[in-house]
Parts: sequence; C-alpha cells; structure tokens
Amino acid sequence: MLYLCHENRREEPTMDRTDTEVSLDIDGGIAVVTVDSPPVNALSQVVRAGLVNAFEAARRDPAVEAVVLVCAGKTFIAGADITEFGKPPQAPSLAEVQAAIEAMDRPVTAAIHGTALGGGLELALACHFRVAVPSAKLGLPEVKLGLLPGGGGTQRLPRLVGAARALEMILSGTPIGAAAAKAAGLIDAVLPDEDLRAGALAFARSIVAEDAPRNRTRDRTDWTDRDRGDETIFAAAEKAHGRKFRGTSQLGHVVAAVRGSLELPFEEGLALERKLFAELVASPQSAAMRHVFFAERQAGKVPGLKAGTPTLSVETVGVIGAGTMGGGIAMNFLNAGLPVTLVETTQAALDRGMATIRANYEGSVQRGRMSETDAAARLALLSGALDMEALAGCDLVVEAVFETMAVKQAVFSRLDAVAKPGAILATNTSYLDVDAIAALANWPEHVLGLHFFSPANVMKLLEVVRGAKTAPAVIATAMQLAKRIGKTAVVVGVCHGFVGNRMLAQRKLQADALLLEGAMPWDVDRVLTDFGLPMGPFAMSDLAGLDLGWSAETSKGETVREILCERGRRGQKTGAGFYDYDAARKATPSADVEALILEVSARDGYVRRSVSDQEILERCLYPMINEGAKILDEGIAARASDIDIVWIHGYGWPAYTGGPMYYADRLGLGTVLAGLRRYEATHGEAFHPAPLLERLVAEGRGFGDL
Ligand code: T1G
Repeated sequence: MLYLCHENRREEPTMDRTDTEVSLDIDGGIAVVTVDSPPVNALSQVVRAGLVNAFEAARRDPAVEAVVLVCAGKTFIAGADITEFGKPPQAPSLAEVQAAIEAMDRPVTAAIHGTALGGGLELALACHFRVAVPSAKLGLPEVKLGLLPGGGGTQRLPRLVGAARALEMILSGTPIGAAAAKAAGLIDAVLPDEDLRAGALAFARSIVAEDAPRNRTRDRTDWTDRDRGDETIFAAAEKAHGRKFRGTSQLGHVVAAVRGSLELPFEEGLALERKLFAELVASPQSAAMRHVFFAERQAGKVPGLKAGTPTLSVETVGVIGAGTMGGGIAMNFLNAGLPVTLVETTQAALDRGMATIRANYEGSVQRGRMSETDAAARLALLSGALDMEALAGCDLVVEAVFETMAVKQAVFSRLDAVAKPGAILATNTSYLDVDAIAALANWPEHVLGLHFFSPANVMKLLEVVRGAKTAPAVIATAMQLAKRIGKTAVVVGVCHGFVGNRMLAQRKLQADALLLEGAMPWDVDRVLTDFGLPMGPFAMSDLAGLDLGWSAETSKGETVREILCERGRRGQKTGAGFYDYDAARKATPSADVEALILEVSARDGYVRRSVSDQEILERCLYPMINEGAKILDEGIAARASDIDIVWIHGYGWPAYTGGPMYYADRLGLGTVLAGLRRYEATHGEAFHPAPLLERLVAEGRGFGDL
C-alpha cells in the first residue's frame, strides 16, 4: 500500500523516486534507503510514509539484492516524533513500517551513526541486520518521557540481548556504545571507521555473497527459551530501578511487557506492549515529562540572543576557592578535558581542595564509573596556585569564595588586575548582586554569574546570571560551555537569589513557621518527599549545614536554627542537626530538637495545633509558585518553563509533575490563588498574591500560555 507523504503526491514508486524526507537509490544491486529529516530524523508521519513507499519500491525491483537503511545528518533516527504525541495517530504507524521491513524477501540492514534512540532503534530491531560506526550509540530512552518502548522494543530487544540486559537498557534509558552493542548481540558488526555508507554497502554485499540467513528478530527464541521462568531477572531489575520510578507506573509496565516477551507469542506480546504504552502516553506523568523534554531545549534559546552570536574561545579555566563548591566546579571543566588552575589563599586549603578532587575521582574509579586512565587524565589537567597571577592566561575564571559581598568584591578587584583582556570573569554567588560585583571590573561586559548547584560536579543545573552589562557574546559562550560540561543552563536576571534560591527562601519561611505553629521537621520533610522531592527542607539544611550564613559572633540565639547551631547541632557534619545521625548518616527524629521546638514555640506565644499534610504542602508550594509569578513579571526568568527546569535540575523537583509552574497550571491557578488568599487572611503578607497570578486567573489563562 502506498502512502500520501505530502502535497497529496501519489505515484508509482520508482527506484530513483525521491521524497523530501526519504529517498531511495540503487548502488550496485543494493537499495539504499536514506532518511533525511533534520534535525534528528524523527519518525514523523512523512518519514514513516516515505519509508513504507521506499521499501515497497525496493521490494518490487528484481535487481535489488539487499537493502540498507541509513540516515543523513548528524544521527540515525532518534525516535518517534514526540510532537505527535497526544494527537490523533496518523498512518502509517511505526508497526506498519516494521511490517514492511519484515516482509522483505531480501536482507535489510540498518546502518547506524549518531544516536539510534527509541523508535529509531526499534526500527533497526525489525531489520535483519544492524551495523554501526564506532562512535554510534543505541538506546531506548522512553522512560525519560514517562513511557516505555512502544515500537516493539520490549518484545524484540529481549530476543536479541536477553531479558536482563533489555530491562537494564529500557529502565535506565541510557544508550550504549557500538562496541558494547556488538558484545551484547544488539548489532552484527561495528564498521571499520566512520564512513557509514561505504561500510554499510560492504556489509550488505558480504551478506549477499554469503547468502546469510535472513533471521527476523521476532522469530528468535534462544534468549527467551533461556530466560523464561527466571524470576531473578525481574527481581534484580526492580531492585536496581525501583526508587527511580516513584510516582509513576512505569516500572510495573516495563516489567509486564518484558515478561510478556518471554511468555507470550510475539503478536500477543506486541498487543500487550501497545496496551501498556497507551496507558502511559495518556498519563499526566508522561505529559509532564514531555513538557520537561521541550522545556529543557527551550531554556537553551536565550531571548534577545541572535542565532549565530559569536562566542569566545574557552580553553583554559581558573577557579578561585578550593572549597566544596570550588572543587566541584573545577571537576566539571576537568571532566570536559579543560585544564584548570585552582587558586587558594593558603597551602593547607589548596592541599585540602586538591585532595578532595583526587578522592572524588578515586571514588568514581572504585565504583566502576570511571577508568583509572580517565581519572588520571583529568587530574593531569589540574594545577594549584596561591597567587592569582597564575590565572593571567585563563580564558575563564570562576570565583567560588566565601558568600559575602565584601569578600567577593575584594577578589574581583584583584582578579581584574591580573586577568587577561577578554577573559570571562564569573562569580558563583548564590544570591548576591552580580552587577555590584561587575562594577569593580574594567570590563563589566565580560562579567556574569555562573551559579552551580551543590554538589557542583553532580547537579545538572547552571543558572547563568546575566548582568546589566554582560555582553551577548559572553552569554552565548556561557550557554555553549554549559552544554560542553553537561549542564542544563538557564539564563536568569539579577535579584536576590535569582530564580531557584529566591523561591526556596519562600518555602523556608513557611517551613520554619510551621514548626512554631505545630508541625515537626520530620512532618514537613515527609510531606515534601511524599510529593516527590528528594528531601525536605530540614533534611536539606542538615546536609548543607545549619551554620551556612550563621556565625557564633553574631548569633542572637533566638530562632530554632540559631539555638541548634549554638548547641553544636550544625547538621550531618556534626552528627546532629534537626535530626540525629548515626555513623552511616541515617537520620532519626530528635527528642532534643522536639523539646527545643516546643520551648521556642511556647516562648513566642504560639498555641500549637495539629497541622494537616495538605496545609503543609500548600504552605510550602503556593508561596514558591507565587514568587515564580513575580519572577516572571519582573523578567528575571524568560519563561515559566525555565523556572520548571531550574527546580527540576537544581533541586530535584519530580519531573513527572513537570516543575512548579507546570504543576500550578495543572492544579489550576484559581486553586492556587484561592489558597494564597485563604492563608493571607490568617498568615499575612507572605501570601499576598502576585499581580500576574491574579491577571492570569482573571483571563482564564495559565503560566504556560505566556
Ligand atoms: N521528536 C521530536 N523532536 C525532537 C526529538 C524527537 N524525538 N528529538 C529531538 N528533537 C528536537 C528537539 O526538540 C530540538 O528541537 C532538536 O530536535 C534538536 O534536539 C515509539 C515512543 C537525539 C540526543 O527520547 O535525546 O521513540 O529546539 O537540542 O543536543 O518507542 O535530541 O531545535 O526546535 O536535543 O544534538 C524517543 C530525544 C522518543 C530522543 C540529539 N527518543 N532526543 O541531541 O539536539 S519516544 C528520544 C534526544 C519514542 C518509541 C517511543 C536528543 C538527541 P529545537 P537537541 P542534541
């Protein structure tokens, strides 16, 4: 059956028939089907229809001895077209394309480069053979969209590599390289070099010459016969990935689908997969995670920054401050292969910082996450110095010194005197006024904030703080550098706390107030971890240290936090904070802290009451959402979805609820506004609704409509 690809064209397929998205040419008896649909050759309706027509044309040509499927551009098919989700399906389906391939009476080989992901890999699994260039990666990342492979991946992959490895690939969503894919039996050959077409044609000719059997993946039984009935496979997968899928039914669905590949005939297994996929794709969790996918990419588009803005070269980096943040920041650049000069004020501090970095790499090697060679290569790029003069040749310098304006301004004044002309000078401040820091530089247009989140070598978020005078080229360079070091960057404006910490401050205010009104730290933390956050505000304070921003000299001993610090309960690092910690840092509620809270509450005249979980959740989240509305109204964030990305990648907000602003839209801004007004009546100004929120409710719109 032929499909109308576009412009209602309908004609008999010919060998040299060319579509805009899929073309077919014959090269010495080998039909080469090429997909050319930038940017990632996603399986749109046009591509699917073009593929069916191309394979039909190849099938009808007696001169064709074999077929090779390749892609133009930077990658093999990177999956279904995510923009089509949630819309009425359009024929042909991916299954129909796969059926056209499996119906071929001549061998079909998928030739992979770039990243064969999701539906792209599933299409390759329906081919008789798969080859890949050495740099290729292959994966099924559907779980990152709240889905499971819906193109036969849960049925064909276990038949090729076994259920255990299939479950690992599907549940991790992490692609594997060509060599690992060959070793696992996922592909038949790694091509000798990156010349994809030549390698693929040579492979196809060898298959024809050997008259190699055309095994359809769906017919293979060696692995399924071996795995059937082995419950340890599923128990291991659930143990390894159970925690990651809190709040969604994905784990159960993936396990059921893969189990079906062992116990059901292929077509029934496909039907089960389709049913389970349909449930997930219709779920609010998947809609939220698809929102996050596009929001991450939107964040990379900086309003007012013209495409093609020239960027500056960054090949050497200096970091001032070898503490927790400075060391983590340095590791980001070392991991990207950039030499780093780490500067401290004393040899002891420098030695401590260097030792921590070394220990982190040794830990990665011990956990099998990094080879010794790679760790050594990174450490070879690290040098230390006690004098800022050592930073004179750096293209980028990041300061990560003590978080007070006086210290940062002093550092910037000295740094400005030694930095080379054109160097980018960045402050890692979490809150402070970047413009006030830039004012001390000869070139304020080369000054910005690069706000990393602790632990800086782990958390994906980077708030790129755009100063009033920061040049577009410097912003463009920061965005490019963020991608290079594997960060998700969000451009934010200058205000106290920028986006993430400004909203966090609102939550902290309420969390502390709730303690005096009737809740305990473990009540508040439980409500927020049940919501899906990795930890609540009090556990987070214990991790970061209660004495952040506190000093014995200035402490007034008034608040619960101050008294805890005065008593030496400064968090995990002292074995006690809001919680008591055992040697393994396991937290337990503290009777001493409970007594202190009751004492301070009584001292301040509170009549304690039982606070419901719902009130705790609303009191913590609504003021954050309200602050987000103010941040949008002030232009500190360009989009509501940027705020979502800040919270997902900076604080672990559960992606399956889409981020605070997306969550508010789904809840209904009217509900948030009513809640704010209710609490304003009893708790005052902190709940006064943002004008933008009131406007949107009046207009019946959401943050996503901005
Ligand atoms: N569908 C639609 N658009 C996509 C897309 C996709 N699958 N992948 C990328 N784009 C757009 C993206 O929005 C951006 O658009 C541009 O391409 C460049 O992307 C049936 C159901 C392939 C590793 O999850 O991981 O198959 O912003 O900036 O950094 O079982 O894109 O330019 O307008 O990310 O070079 C499964 C998702 C889908 C892969 C390239 N596949 N993509 O990274 O470019 S579900 C995925 C990626 C599925 C089947 C199931 C990455 C990339 P714009 P980019 P990149």
